Parts: sequence; structure tokens; C-alpha cells
Amino acid sequence: MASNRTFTMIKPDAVENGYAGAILNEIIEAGFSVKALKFTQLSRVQAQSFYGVHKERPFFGDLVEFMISGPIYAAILEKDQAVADFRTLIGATNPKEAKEGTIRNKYAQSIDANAIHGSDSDENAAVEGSFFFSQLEII
Ligand code: FUP
Repeated sequence: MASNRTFTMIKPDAVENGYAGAILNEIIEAGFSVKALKFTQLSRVQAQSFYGVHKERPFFGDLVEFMISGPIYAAILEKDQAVADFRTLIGATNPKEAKEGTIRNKYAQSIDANAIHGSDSDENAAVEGSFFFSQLEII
């Protein structure tokens, strides 16, 4: 995946609360173009694998249970400086620390149910995008 791309998931809390459309609209209005998109629900094994980097952390079990609790939207997005600009758009991991106007500030409740994921590096964006999408599914 090119370095002007990032990967996102609209998480189960945001989908359950009916915010997915509003969040996708904000992403597009912010200048990101959608290069791949799917609506799906992770299995436990898939969620454990996706978040494998966190497997020793105390919150890992709860994170996995939360991420499999309902459907999500997964997407690959393109924009100049996609990874950095998307992290700015979504705000801090803990919505209580997320700046006003950011997606987590507006749509998230807590550090675990924090509405949205954004890759933290070009390398992880490529790995995460490939986790969800085959080459045939990416524009
Ligand atoms: P982020 O890159 O902002 O998604 O945050 P991290 O990669 O640090 O964490 C991944 C996910 O783990 C977060 F989205 C939510 C969860 N998490 C917790 O539940 N508790 C914590 O203390 C930290 C992260």
C-alpha cells in the first residue's frame, strides 16, 4: 500500500450508536478518498491477531471482546500525509483527552469504546489494510 494511505475501522460502539454514516461523511469532507470499504464482524481469532501487538497489555482481553461485540466498517483511505492527518482528525486514544471537534471527541464514550481506529505508521497501515482486503478489493 502506498505511503499516502491509511487504514481505519469504525468500531462496534459507533456502528451500534448509529454514527457510522456521520463519521464516514466527516472523513470524506476532511479530504480522504475511500480506496476500499467493507462492513464485517471480526471473529475472536481475527481480533486477537489484529491487535496481537497488545497481547501482553492488561486491556487486551477486554479490547478483543469489545471489537467482536458487533459489526464494524473497515476502510483504506488516501490523502497526502494520510497517517498523520487521520490521527489528527480522530483525536487522542482517550476521548476525554481528544481535542474538541475530533471524531473521538464527538462520537466516543471511553478509552476502550473509542469509536474509530487509525493506523499509527505507514508500515502498520499497509499491514492492517492487507489484513482486511485483497488486492482485488482495493482501488
Ligand atoms: P490508537 O492507536 O489510538 O488506536 O491506540 P492504541 O494502539 O494505543 O490502542 C489500541 C486500542 O486499545 C485502543 F483503540 C483502545 C484500546 N486501549 C484500551 O482499551 N485501554 C488503553 O489503556 C489503551 C488502549
